[in-house]
Amino acid sequence: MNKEKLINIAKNFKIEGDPIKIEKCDSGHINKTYAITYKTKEGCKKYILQYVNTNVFPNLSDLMRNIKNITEYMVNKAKENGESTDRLTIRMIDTIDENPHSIYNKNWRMEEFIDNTKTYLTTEDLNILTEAGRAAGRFQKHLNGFPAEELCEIIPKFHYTPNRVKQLKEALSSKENLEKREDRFKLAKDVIEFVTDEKRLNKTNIITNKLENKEIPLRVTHNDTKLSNILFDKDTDKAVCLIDLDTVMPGALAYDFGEGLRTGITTAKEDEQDLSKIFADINRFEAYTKGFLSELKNTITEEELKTLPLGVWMMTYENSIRFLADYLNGDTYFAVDENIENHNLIRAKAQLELLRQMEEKEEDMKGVIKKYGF
Ligand code: GN1
Ligand code: MG
Repeated sequence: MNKEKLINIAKNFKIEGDPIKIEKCDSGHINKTYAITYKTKEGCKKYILQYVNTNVFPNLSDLMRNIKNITEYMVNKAKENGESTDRLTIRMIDTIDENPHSIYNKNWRMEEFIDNTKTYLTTEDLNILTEAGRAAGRFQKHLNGFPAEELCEIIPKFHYTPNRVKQLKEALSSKENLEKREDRFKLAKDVIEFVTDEKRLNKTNIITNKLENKEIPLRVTHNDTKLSNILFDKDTDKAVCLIDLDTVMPGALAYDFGEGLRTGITTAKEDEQDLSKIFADINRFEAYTKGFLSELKNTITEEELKTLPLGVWMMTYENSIRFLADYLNGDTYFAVDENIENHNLIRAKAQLELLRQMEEKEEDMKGVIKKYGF
């Protein structure tokens, strides 16, 4: 979309000043994101303008209500405790026509850019991983006590892994897929065998069963705690807060821990093609765990602690089968790079390489949880 059109869209939000610069941000597989700078009386100020993909998020009003409710809760709690609310969480900007959900023209929203922050796609610095874990743990701590069941389930059964398995099986048995994309089935043969192995399928309902049986509490979970969704202070590299609250829903604590480490345990990119570059590093696991658990001393239950290594396995398995299913369905969900052939299959394979190594290191992971658990 050209800059002029974007500026015209931006004018529908209550911001004092003039937009002077717009840049496209490349991260994210779902929404389109732009950074936009305004010239104001106090100097330049940055905002984030987003076109939300309503195929993935059809109930955008409910989504925005979830965000409003949890961010207000965090702010109020901090105030009550006499803590600073500065850079605590994201803040949406109202539209000029005062849309109740701060949405302009069905898909557009604007949020404040949190000052003096940066993000990482990956890092080699263990201190940053500890900070990433701390950010995810702190999010849980701040929302402990929020009635999770009152949140709208924005994408039904989002991390309900048995349902992801069901969707994969549908993709595998679809006649249309087989007719249109026989070549893809052939290329994915080994991957399909790996993920449909009985011993793996049997692990996919353990956490969801524990939730159903109330062995672990239903929590407010972020569900997309990957490294690139965490803001860090530009000068100190301390974690500031989690962003991308679109998938905040009721869930299990292990989902957030797991999703953080799916991307945190390795320096490899999510779509690394050279599998020899993918290494699930237990030191990275330890660094993240240390930060995560340091925030949750009085929050996490003993049973939840036990689910953490499995959460990492689950999130990695789940992303892999989602990429695979999308590949067989013809790339309809995740945005793919046209210059990378079989992009979703590459992503699935990279996740599976990680999963294979995690399976080998299960005992080491449990050892780390014991070391930092309470
Ligand atoms: C999607 O768009 P993004 O990058 O925030 C996806 C996550 C996946 C992730 C894989 C709503 O997140 O669940 O883990 O891609 N979000 C949705 O990188 O499906
Ligand atoms: Mg997201």
